[in-house]
Amino acid sequence: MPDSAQHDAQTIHVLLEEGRAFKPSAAFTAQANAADKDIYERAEKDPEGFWASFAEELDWHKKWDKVLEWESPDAKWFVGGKINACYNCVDRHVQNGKRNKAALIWEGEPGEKRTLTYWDVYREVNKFANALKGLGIKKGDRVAIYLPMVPELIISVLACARIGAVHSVVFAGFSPEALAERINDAEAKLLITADGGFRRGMIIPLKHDADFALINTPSIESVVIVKRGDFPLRVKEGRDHWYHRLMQEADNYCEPEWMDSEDMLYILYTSGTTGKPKGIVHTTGGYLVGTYATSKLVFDLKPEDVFWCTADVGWVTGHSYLVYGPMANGATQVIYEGAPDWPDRDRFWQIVENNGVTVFYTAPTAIRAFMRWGEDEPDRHDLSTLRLLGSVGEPINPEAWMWYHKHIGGEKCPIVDTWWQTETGAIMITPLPGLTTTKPGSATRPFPGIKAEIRTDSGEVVEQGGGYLALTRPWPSMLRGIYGDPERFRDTYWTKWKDGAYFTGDGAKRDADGYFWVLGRVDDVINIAGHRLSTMEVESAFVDHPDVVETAVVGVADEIKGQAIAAFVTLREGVEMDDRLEERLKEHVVRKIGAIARPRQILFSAELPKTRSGKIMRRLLRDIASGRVPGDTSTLADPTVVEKLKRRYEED
Ligand code: 7RM
Repeated sequence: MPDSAQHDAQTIHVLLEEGRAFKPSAAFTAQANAADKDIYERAEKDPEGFWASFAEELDWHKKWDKVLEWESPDAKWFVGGKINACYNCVDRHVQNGKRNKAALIWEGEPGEKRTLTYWDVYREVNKFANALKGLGIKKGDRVAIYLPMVPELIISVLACARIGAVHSVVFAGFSPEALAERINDAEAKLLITADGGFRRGMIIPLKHDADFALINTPSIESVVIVKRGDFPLRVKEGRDHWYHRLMQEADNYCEPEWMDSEDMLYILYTSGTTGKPKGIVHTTGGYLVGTYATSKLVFDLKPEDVFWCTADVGWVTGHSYLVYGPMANGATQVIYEGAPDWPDRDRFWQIVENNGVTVFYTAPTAIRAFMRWGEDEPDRHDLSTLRLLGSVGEPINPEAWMWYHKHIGGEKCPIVDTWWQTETGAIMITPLPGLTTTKPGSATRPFPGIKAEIRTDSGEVVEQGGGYLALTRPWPSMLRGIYGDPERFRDTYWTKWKDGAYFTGDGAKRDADGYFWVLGRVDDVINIAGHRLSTMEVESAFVDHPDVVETAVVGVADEIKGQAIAAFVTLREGVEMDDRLEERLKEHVVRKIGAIARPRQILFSAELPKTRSGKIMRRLLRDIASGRVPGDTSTLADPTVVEKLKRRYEED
């Protein structure tokens, strides 16, 4: 087979055309942190020097001897350097004129507001670090954190970093079993939780739930309970301690532990292809450099900005762009505890208006929900302070991008569609808002210093077209391992190609301008009569129809074509579902993509099964559409959705 034919056979056929492009305004570029196009070339010529220039902007206890030691898959960044992440996020701002600057502006779901200056965070973090020490926590010990989105969550994370304890944050929406599994895998010695947290006006009884987990977690010696409300719970004498009581007795200052650049900072669990979650390991110096640099250039953070990243600290986005990146930059941030539709569907826009948010970072799944709720909600609010918008977590379909641009950004804010993973630690593919012409649906280009490629199975580089997304040069915030499982680390990420490049697990295409279009996980690829179609492209075509708000497309077995398309579709509120609409939607997809993309079946559903971080679980939809018993549903935000869908599907 000639080379080109092989390429064709192996790469994803991208059929959806997206022609719109948005150039940054001259005014934005003039004030941008990254305003000089040479930055790409400079970084390309000397990536290590480029990263080191950001490391220079952090405070090191001892400077590194060497920027990088690399032998796939093992990386060491800023070798020999000594640094403390908490010191860089807090102390240095207190010393450098930001003592009274707001660090965290927190809104609880019921409506209370707390503002903590950098000084306040400094005081709290020092005391809590001492409290942890008092409970026997030492450098290298693992601490599990199971908290709602309250300031104490960020304080806990930073207090661990201060004393060199490894934090393992478990999203408060996870079940007691999931918590126990994560505690046991990391052999955590201490758990920080709360009496409860608010979600859509209800109370999630976290300590009560944690008590179930704690039945089977032999490594846990102590529990710290943050008092969020006045929720009933049982305190186990000797093991359980109230946060506020510990703080009353704690000393004011705790010397930061000077960590080796490669000492572990945290573990964060993420789901893989098997049932067992992977404990992704990040270390200190390189991670801080990566999150610091990307926060500065991608979010263009300035002292006067009010940054709002809507992610929970339970996800990597919260770790990198709520805690470490923005705080290393000395930013002022909004944190919101609750749901976007509580008490009403304009809560987010109320928060933007009240706090004068300037930079807003959220996920496509949220944007699609806002679309569904209609533009009246944002239109009722003054969003004129916004100057930059971001997206993360999934491919953003062009229609959602355009809606975000128009109704949230007032057609004046650049949008940074940021591609990255728990494993990459920091943003990898993204526009730089003052430099990059954006195209709706494309994450555009690798961040300076990052090298990404599209590759075939056999490792050939695809200059234009589709294939697997690979990262082919080490970067400072890269994962250093899977906790306790070096073999899985190697097999999952580093052995797909002979040269030891990093396999992302995502499919992507590159267009004629060299822009990257991330299409989603490679197992989200459908193969119809030899044509590989990305589920995302079919989904984009659906969502382009005015009656459709959200959709998930999966491949089902087809005798003739190998696979056919089954679509799960959520309609805009008030739209009637009937056979005629079904036919019109099929026609619409055919018009957008071509006849090979004609869906075989459409199931209308008000809800889709999603993980708690908002990613649609296509694996479960594939099970339903193929008549199999749906697999593990324990990571779903609402496991009942699957049963409902299954029943509906069988009736259909
Ligand atoms: C940050 C985060 C990682 C996976 C990744 C992709 C998908 C994330 C984008 C995206 C297209 C984006 N970490 N993904 N961002 N796909 N465009 N801008 O989400 O570990 O939870 O997920 O998310 O599939 O591999 S994560």
